Amino acid sequence: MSTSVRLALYEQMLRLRLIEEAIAVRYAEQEMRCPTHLCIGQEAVPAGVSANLRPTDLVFSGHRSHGHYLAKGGNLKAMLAELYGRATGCAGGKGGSQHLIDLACGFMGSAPILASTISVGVGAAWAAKMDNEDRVAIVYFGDGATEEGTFHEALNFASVKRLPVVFVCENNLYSVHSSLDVRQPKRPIAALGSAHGMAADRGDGNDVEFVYRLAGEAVARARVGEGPTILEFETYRWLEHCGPSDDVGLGYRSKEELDSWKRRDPIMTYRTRLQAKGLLANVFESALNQKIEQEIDAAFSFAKNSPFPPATALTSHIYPGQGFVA
Ligand SMILES: Cc1ncc(C[n+]2csc(CCOP(=O)(O)OP(=O)(O)O)c2C)c(N)n1
Ligand SMILES: [Mg+2]
Repeated sequence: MSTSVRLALYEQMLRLRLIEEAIAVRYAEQEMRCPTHLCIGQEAVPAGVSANLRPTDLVFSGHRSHGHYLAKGGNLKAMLAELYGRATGCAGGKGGSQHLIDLACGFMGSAPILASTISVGVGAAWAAKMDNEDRVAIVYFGDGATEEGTFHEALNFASVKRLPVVFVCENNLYSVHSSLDVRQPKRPIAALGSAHGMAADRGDGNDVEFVYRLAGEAVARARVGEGPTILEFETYRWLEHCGPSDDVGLGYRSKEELDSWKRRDPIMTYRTRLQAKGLLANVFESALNQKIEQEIDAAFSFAKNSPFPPATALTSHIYPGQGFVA
């Protein structure tokens, strides 16, 4: 793997972390009023997957989608403006954190209804195949979404049509406060993909080079017409299910468990590896941090200084119905 790819993986993870930490800090100001699911701790998956994608590839996601949007090239200013409910937001300020979209870079949308975008992503892959377009669709979802029926319908269809789609499961061991152990029998989630007849692989979702390699193989198969793949990456969310706080006090997971995953921090472990290879000079790191901080400050200023949508926007982009003017 080239040094430039390694440094790009590191930069992307660090950028996602610093952006999400800034959101967590500012969330307390009560100006971002939408439910917000942070992906701190899980950055290696979007960074490793997206580094294999082209602008023409299409990405779909769910409620925890900041990393997926940003790593695909989604506009940070438009994302933060969306969190602040502003007209300049990527969904016009009407969707919030769980409804991100940036068609210019191929981020086709996130939606909080669990598993709802899995079948839409399969549809996009089917369209690409029918139109002979050289595109791959990526669908991200959590372990909880695999308990929805549409997940299986979508996998079956993708498999029978040999569609160019990669299903990326971020298995963070919990669906809200329910542990995977009490929800599913002991077997890899990736095995559900095998049962539907597709290539399947799984492993450490906190090792960005591993994620990059597995996703690269899956995307390459999809590009040459070898059909879909499911990838299951084990990872862990550090903060509460929804919101900026620590939640070990709730009792559904232990501090020991959280601490053991923090020791496997995808960013710090990778930083140590890059340092051992002599690839992370101090000047490079400080310049990188400065560049990211500047990007974040500019995006927050943009968001906070943007106007709210006008009242007339309330009735646009919806199906006309009783009481609404189209
Ligand atoms: C169809 C549906 N049922 C329930 C919910 C409520 N809900 C929101 S997030 C969530 C947990 C999702 O867990 P997982 O898919 O593992 O993603 P994670 O939050 O762990 O990233 C649930 C049950 C929902 N949004 N949609
Ligand atoms: Mg989960």
